[in-house]
Amino acid sequence: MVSNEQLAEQFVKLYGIEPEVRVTCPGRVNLIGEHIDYHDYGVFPMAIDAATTILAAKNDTNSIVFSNFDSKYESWSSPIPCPWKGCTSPKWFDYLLCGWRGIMNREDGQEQFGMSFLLYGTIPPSSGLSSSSSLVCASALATLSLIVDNDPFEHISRKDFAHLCIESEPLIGTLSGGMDQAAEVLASEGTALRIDFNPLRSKNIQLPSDAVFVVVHSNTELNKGATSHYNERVIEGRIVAQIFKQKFNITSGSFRLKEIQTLSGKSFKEILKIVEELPDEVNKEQVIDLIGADKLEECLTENTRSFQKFKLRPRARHVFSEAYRVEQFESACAQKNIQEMGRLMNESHRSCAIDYECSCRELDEICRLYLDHGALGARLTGAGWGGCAVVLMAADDVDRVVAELPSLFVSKPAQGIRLQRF
Ligand code: ADP
Ligand code: NG1
Ligand code: MG
Repeated sequence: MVSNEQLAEQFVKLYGIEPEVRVTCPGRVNLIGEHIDYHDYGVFPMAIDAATTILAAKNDTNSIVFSNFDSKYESWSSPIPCPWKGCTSPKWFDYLLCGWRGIMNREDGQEQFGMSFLLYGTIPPSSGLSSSSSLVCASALATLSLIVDNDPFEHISRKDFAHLCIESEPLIGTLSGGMDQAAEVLASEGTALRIDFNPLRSKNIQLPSDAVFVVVHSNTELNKGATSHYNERVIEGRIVAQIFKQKFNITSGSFRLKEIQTLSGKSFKEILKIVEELPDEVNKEQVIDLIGADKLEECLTENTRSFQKFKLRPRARHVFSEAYRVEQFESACAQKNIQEMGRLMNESHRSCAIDYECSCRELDEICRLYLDHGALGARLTGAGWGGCAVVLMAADDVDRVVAELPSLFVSKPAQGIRLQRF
């Protein structure tokens, strides 16, 4: 673990100037509600201690310079004005550029001075703990804090800032939802969060005192920005939304499934029955037969236009059943029914693995291992296809099980993004 002093020394050594600000942004673990934020359904994450730290200062070299304490990430720089407006196949510094660009757009592109950043991250990357959003949010706050003299959150509310970060991260080409940036910006120490979207809002949730969440790494990783798995799921959901809009004669609104469900007036149980009428898998021509070429075009984006096959029924079954489980999990949590919370987490993992196909052998095995040792629930967390699982255990069992099995950390709800001026 690198100390604040070591980091500040490295900054001076690299840039020959003192850092002006230090931003710390946590990662997050999602307890339940996976792959539903981009359909505007509520989710249930909490911030974690692992975090991204950025030291930053204005420079007089008329350039933006990003360096990483970890030498495996090469430094990057650009003269100002910097033309970057987005990318695909992102490198580490592209996530910083997302946050920087978000603030620049808001502040009317005031590139009046250069900036030097030094990043140090302790969130395991590509592991479902949202290191990516932590980089985006930390960079946005570092940029803003160099532009304004006062507390940046007097300049922009935390909620608007979270919203800005939500809108900025898709610049790396992922059609992501808003759970991660909202959790990392809006979290308060000691409580989990129930986050809802459109409009963005969050509620602090006290977890039962006998419930302990342990984060476990499956020893596999997936860099989400480098594959199309995530965007494929987003597009499949959009196609389902178009089919349901036709079915329910809905002419207004987006292609987010929560809005379609609301406009249809159907309950979760009713819509889950209708889902069973959907085709299992279709190709592009079949989608055009179902909704028409124009509606398909509305669903697609530049980097998803080449997709040829779409799974519909299982994907829709996951989204609606997972959204329903979030509601049930919140009730179980309020009733301190940790057995039921565990059951719902297991159902969620099954749905992610079978219907959403976003698990992998290693994640399935690590969840099974913990359940065999007495855990109440275990599921993948974050986007999946590798990375971490979150395990619910009764407090009395934790020491015994963690001594027997591999684990990354026992999680307690951490504080959201914060700024310190030197
Ligand atoms: P997740 O958000 O679940 O951690 P993503 O695939 O969305 O996974 O983002 C991971 C990417 O974030 C990495 O490939 C890397 O580019 C970047 N990243 C994360 N942590 C760091 C770090 N400490 N230093 C540099 N880049 C990082
Ligand atoms: P990861 O890859 O764990 O950072 C992603 C998305 C979330 C959400 C989850 C799945 C981004 C920034 N984050 O998280 O919005 O959809 O997957 O629930 O893409
Ligand atoms: Mg990410």
